[in-house]
Amino acid sequence: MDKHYLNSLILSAVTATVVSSLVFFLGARFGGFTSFPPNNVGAINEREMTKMMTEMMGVSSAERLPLKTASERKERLEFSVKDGVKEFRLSAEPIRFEYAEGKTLLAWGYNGQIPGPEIRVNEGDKVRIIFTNNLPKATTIYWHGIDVPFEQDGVPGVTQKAINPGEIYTYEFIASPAGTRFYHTHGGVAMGDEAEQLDMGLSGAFIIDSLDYARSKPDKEYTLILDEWQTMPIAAESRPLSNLLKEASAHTEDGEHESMMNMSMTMGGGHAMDYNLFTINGKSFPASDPIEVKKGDRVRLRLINAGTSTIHPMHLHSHQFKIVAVDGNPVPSGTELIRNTITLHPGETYDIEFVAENPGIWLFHCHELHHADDGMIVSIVYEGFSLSTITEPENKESLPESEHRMMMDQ
Ligand SMILES: [Cu+2]
Repeated sequence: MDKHYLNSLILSAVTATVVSSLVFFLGARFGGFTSFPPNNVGAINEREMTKMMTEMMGVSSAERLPLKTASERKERLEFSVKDGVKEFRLSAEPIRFEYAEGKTLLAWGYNGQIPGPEIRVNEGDKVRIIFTNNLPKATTIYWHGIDVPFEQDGVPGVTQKAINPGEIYTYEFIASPAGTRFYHTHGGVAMGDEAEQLDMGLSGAFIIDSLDYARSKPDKEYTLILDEWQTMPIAAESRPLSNLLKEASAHTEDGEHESMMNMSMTMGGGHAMDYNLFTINGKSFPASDPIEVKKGDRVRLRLINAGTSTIHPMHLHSHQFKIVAVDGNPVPSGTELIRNTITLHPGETYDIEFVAENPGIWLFHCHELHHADDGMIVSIVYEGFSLSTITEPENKESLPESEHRMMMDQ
């Protein structure tokens, strides 16, 4: 039994005890799609809960939020060119999104998705981003790793006034330097809510291609955004606390995740840093999108740790990779380290490349294994392979009698 999970389960059960009547109310009120920052759990009643939903999500009940599934997610943001400037439109809004089949989170997403769509331009491009704040709180956008004029740096109270709900703000800069960059909220007040806003999901990749990128382009390229979440189990329907606790103990005994996790919702934030769900591009394994390769491909993975607090040692099975860029900046050819694990601190990006020369199905996962157990895994699937091709263990009864006896004697 995963100790970390058990701990969070016990925490959940204790929390459930504290808010027993609340859970009952919430079940009736929100029909299971509800959540709140756990720090405040002990202190709130139904009216405060509704107030908090309204403050954080802009609606009194989660069902009023659009449900966004992964299939609706657009990988890249389209642009139009006006007077030689690449013009993008971004917005931020509260959503429910599906991180695994039938499992949803309450979050804030850029253009209604987690992570936000990738912005992709060439080095030296003039870029304009017209941003609309559809959140119930003020916010700004920061261009992480891009060297912009200070007025475009997106720090509320320092380089600009925060963008209030309903307001539009235009950022404009020249895309430089080339590399794997990203964009994320810098909060909406001068100090104090950047982590909370980032925990709600406000980040996306910003890739700047160098002018000679076409020459060095790998055969396959994937951007993987690592993120962390805190989920809270809440009654799925109007049901008394005793049932909830019964499900919790059933979980403890047989290790069955589903009953509790199906009810889990988060309102991001919480800011307690007790993360219990880890996603890659907004998905939790086995729902995460596989990396598809074919033998001989040179594959680049652009890794971005968009979380606020957690370190991820990402490990690749049965392949060695080169670290070709650090924080987006290229590592000079011939000096790249060759590794099979790379650790990303919050805010770091690494580009790694491997040659697909070992056909099969492999994992690329966080080696803080609680994070892997809680979703931070993607599979790497070679052309011609699928889960139906894997080998099944033999039943020991099928061994010849003599070998079977030898095994028993040992
Ligand atoms: Cu991790």
